[in-house]
Amino acid sequence: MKAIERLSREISEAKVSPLILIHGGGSFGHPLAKQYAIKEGYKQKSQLLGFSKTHQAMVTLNKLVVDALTRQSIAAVALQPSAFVVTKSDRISCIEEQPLRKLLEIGFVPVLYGDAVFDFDLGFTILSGDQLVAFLAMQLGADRIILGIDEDGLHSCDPKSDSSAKLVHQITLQQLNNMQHRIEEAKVTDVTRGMLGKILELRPAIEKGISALIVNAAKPNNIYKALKGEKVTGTTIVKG
Ligand code: IP8
Repeated sequence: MKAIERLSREISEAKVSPLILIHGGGSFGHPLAKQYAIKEGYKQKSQLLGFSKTHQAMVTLNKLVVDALTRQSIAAVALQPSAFVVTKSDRISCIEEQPLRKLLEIGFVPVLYGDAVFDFDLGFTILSGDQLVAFLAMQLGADRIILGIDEDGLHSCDPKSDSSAKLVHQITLQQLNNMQHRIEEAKVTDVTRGMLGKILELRPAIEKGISALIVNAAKPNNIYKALKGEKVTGTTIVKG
């Protein structure tokens, strides 16, 4: 809660508009998604309750986030991804963008999240916040993507298990291709593959010329600086 409160303050002070906020599942969504194999799709009736629980955990987390944002005087409005996106074999296939576009036009800050969603082939699945970020950035013509994680950025190897890991300050898509095999899949429970998942999802948006900056959101002021366009420790991924 302390981190959510601080990040809300930083976002409020940066005064960026228009802005879409998207958060992931963390310890709320991922353990339940894994327990009930929601990403693998509908196979047995016992998963139905798991889908409900996973979605509900995300609603709970989203409420904590949106409440914190409104406490900081941000006109934040939650949008439930499973109510306006349907995937096909895990990928966004059908999306009703009008509520989102309208919110932005009026000046609200939409707050979305990775969610348990319905899928044309699988019945249901998990849609990561990362896929939403890249998809919406392309659809809505975003200038840039900022990703807040719990590391300083992309490293030469997994910083959580290798102390010789070096931070990569800037990297092109071409250079990323060469090091992709070294990018860590998450060790913690993350059904959408941690850092590797993020990089794979961001790629098409970066190819379209939208730059992506990865910063450590666990460290105070990084998100503020990133939003303001100030110099900040992190990894910038550019088309090249
Ligand atoms: O953390 C996944 O979102 P992510 C959300 O952005 C759930 O991959 C429900 C596990």
